[in-house]
Amino acid sequence: MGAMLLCSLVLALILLVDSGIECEVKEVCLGSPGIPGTPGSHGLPGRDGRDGIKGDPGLPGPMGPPGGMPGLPGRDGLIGAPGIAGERGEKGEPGERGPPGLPAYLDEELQNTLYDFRYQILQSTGVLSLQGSMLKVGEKVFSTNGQSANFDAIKELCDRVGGSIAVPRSPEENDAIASIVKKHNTYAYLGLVEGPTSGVFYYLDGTPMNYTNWYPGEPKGQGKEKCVEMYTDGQWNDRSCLQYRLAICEF
Ligand code: MMA
Ligand code: CA
Repeated sequence: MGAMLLCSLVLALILLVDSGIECEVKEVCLGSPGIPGTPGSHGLPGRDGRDGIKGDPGLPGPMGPPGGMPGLPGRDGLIGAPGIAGERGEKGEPGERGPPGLPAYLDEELQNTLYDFRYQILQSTGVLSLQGSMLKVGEKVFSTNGQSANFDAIKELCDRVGGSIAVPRSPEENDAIASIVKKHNTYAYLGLVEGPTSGVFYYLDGTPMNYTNWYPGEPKGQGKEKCVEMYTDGQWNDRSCLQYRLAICEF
């Protein structure tokens, strides 16, 4: 305790006496400080501190015993090879109309193309006519490959080359076909077929006949001769469809 504090204590005691309060007045002496006492025993343990921060994860544990549950499914595999192409889709809508072109007579490229076409057609028809393998009657052209086949095979042949089996629809057409038949000295099937009523024949598009040139007494197959052949004189006979007859097509 410092000297200042000791002097204040003496003054406080004097003031207490003056105010008439009864109290014991002690003798105040200022000695030298004693030696420090021995340290006290340890105090009781303090309270727990707050939780520390989370530690690092531990090492993986040892493998468990066999016979455990199956694990979760693995991740997806790699992407497979592309599949084969799908079917062709439906035809789309027509596109927008293009810009107007040149008038045909000013279109030089078009004129050259037309000139080439005309020349090539002239050459082709010239050769075919000389060979006698093309017979034109009005807008129609008749032609034969000189071979014979049954009715279905002739139909198929003519379809395949973009035509149809020849059928006369007028005396002029009948004469033209007859001239081919005569030249090959054989009979030819015509593009006609008998319907469900015996003796009634139709064109292959299903329309009824409007020109005929039957041989006298024909047709008399009574529904058993569903095709029609042309004789070398140009007259017709109803006949089985399974004979071999000259293939004549029309275009
Ligand atoms: C006769 C005649 C025809 C018939 C054929 C069948 C030769 O002509 O009866 O009408 O189609 O025979 O072979
Ligand atoms: Ca007949």
